[in-house]
Amino acid sequence: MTVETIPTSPIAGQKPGTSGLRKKVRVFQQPGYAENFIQAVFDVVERPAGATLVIGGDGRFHNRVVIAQAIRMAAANGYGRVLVGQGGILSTPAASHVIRTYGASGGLILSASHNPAGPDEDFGIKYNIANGGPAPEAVTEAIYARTQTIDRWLAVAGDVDIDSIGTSVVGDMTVEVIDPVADYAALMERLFDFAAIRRAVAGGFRMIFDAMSAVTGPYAVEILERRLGFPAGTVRNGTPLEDFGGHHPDPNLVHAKDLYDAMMAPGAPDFGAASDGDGDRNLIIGRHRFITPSDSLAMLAANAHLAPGYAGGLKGIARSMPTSAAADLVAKALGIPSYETPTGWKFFGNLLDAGLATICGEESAGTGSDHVREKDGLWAVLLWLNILAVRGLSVDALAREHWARFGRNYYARHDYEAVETAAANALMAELTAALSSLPGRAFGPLSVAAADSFSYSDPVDGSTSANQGLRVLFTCGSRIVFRLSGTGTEGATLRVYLEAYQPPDGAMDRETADMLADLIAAADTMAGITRHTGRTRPDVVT
Ligand code: VG1
Ligand code: CO
Repeated sequence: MTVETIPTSPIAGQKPGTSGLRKKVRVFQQPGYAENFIQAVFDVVERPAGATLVIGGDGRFHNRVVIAQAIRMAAANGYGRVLVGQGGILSTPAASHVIRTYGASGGLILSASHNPAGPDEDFGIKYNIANGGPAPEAVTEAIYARTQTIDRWLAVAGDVDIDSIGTSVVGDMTVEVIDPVADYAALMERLFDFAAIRRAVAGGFRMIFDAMSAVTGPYAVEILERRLGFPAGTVRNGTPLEDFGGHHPDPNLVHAKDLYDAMMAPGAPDFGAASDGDGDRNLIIGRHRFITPSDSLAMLAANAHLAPGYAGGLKGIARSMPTSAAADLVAKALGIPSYETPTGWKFFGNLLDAGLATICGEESAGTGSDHVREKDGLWAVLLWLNILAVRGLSVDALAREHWARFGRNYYARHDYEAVETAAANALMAELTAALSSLPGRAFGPLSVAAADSFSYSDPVDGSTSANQGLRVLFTCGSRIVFRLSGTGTEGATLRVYLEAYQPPDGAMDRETADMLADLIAAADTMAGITRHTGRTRPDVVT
């Protein structure tokens, strides 16, 4: 094997965000850009000699170029085996499962998730560790530090046909092109009562699944249509396209509006769902009933024991800080612990590995469990289907039953996108400085009880992550959270998370916007959103 050493120099800005390194495709196309980052990964991550590396992506533009190069570099860096999904396809949860199943030391997931794709859009690289989960902060920091000193990358010659299943050799390394769906589908069959769901389908239960022309299509067709018997056509936009058909594969009420409209129409099917670019997130809409992701987490946790994989009960429930407290109420009722982590799935890994939590979730429509170490869109859909099939209830009836027992956390997230970075930073800095003066102040009918900048101490490894969002708690139990996104590639995105709790004897069937109106006004007054950004309304409300 002849290893070529290619001299390089550091490229600024290769700092991974909430979920890997995300930049415009044009940035990734600069000579050495992807190579520097991948070499930095190989230089710092733990791996035995001859280790196995998993490579796959969401099918977006530029995936194939980077996969070919990553294979050549892995061989030069002493990996013994690469497992790559056929066509370069592996959803994020499937990649997590493959890493765990085949004892890989880690994996490269090529995705920018919900960000749009194509020559002028976004690309991303994420490294997952041997437990199948996103690299924790200590690892991403080490990778970033290495990108700042890197002076060479290594490669061998060679090309692999990633469209044909089978084994070939590059340098001294074996490359196995695997079926991206098979292992994952088998795992889902072990976790869920497919027979019960099949009976419901035979009894006329109908759904729409919108794969948004991204990675989940092949998984959804295999599982929903072939194995569960939903009619052909149940999966819409099921072929992964390099540009996702020009859409944002972000499963929310703005970008999955077609699905929402179909579910609100007369004669809507029983259940609607969508997933994002890399298949780790989900949108759940029942006939005439939208379920907020925070509520979905709570409702899944409350009913998970109805699925065979969770029949023994849950060990604990974890949620990201901005996610509503609905899941905490379920944990309390079940007598199990609840955990509050910073945004991003990497913070759940330790809790899952240590057996402290079984189910985790984020307000951004990510839910998952200890079956892998990523959030998992289809998993959430299947758990919903399992629960509905066993209970014989509609989504709306299940939601009403849940609220009658636990109360309702009215919730919304307001996103201000592509804000000038300096303006967004100034807003956050001013609000941070004002936090200590907020308690006791009134905003309309609301009075502040406490305000802080969220800092997380990991109960397993003791590491601390500071500055994870600004929280303002009101005496009535309502809450506003402010944070800046860590996944965007243009300017800054301000996220404002609003939550108002109504106990079981309170108002259960009001419009969310009405219930949050006082909080929305308070958010602008205390943070000066319009003053700093010039915006009078958010770009996206979810
Ligand atoms: C967003 C979401 C966060 C999620 C992250 C990655 O991050 O808010 O909950 O974990 O995307 O999801 P941010 O920093 O933009 O708020 V995905 O599906 O892009 O891998
Ligand atoms: Co995603």
